[in-house]
Amino acid sequence: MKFSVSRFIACGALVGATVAGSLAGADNVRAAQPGPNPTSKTCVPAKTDGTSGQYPAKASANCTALKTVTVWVVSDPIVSGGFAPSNITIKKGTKVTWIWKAGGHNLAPFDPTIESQGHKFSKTFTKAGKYKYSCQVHPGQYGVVTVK
Ligand SMILES: [Cu+2]
Repeated sequence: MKFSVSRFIACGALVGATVAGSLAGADNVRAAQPGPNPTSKTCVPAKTDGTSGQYPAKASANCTALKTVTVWVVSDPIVSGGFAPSNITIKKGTKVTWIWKAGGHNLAPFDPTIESQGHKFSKTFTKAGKYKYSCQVHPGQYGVVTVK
C-alpha cells in the first residue's frame, strides 16, 4: 500500500517523500488520509494530528475496543512535532506502542531519550488515570492517554 507521508515532515528528512509502507501490526494507525479501519472506527487521529496541532487534540479517540494501540510520533508543519493520535482513551491492560515516523523527538517521561526515525517504545497501562506526555524538544508537542 502506498501512501504519502508528505504531511509528516521528518526533522531533517526530505519534504514530500512518498514511501511504500505497511500498516501491519497497527490496530489503529491509518495512512495520511482516513480510510476504512478493520478494527476500530473511533481510534483514529484527529485531523489536526500531524497537520497543525493542537496537542493533545481536543477530542479523545476512543480506543477502548483495542488491546494494542499504535501512536505515531510525527513532525508537524506548525508545531514542529506531534503525535497521531495525540489524545486516546484506552482500557486497563492496553499496550500502547509509539513509533517514531520522524526523528528528533522524545517521549517524556516514558522514553526521555531523543530518538531517531524507526524507534519504537511500548507501555502497557495497568492503572486508571490520565497520563500526559510530551516531546521536550518541541514546545507544544503534547499527548495524553486516558486509562479507564
Ligand atoms: Cu518533538
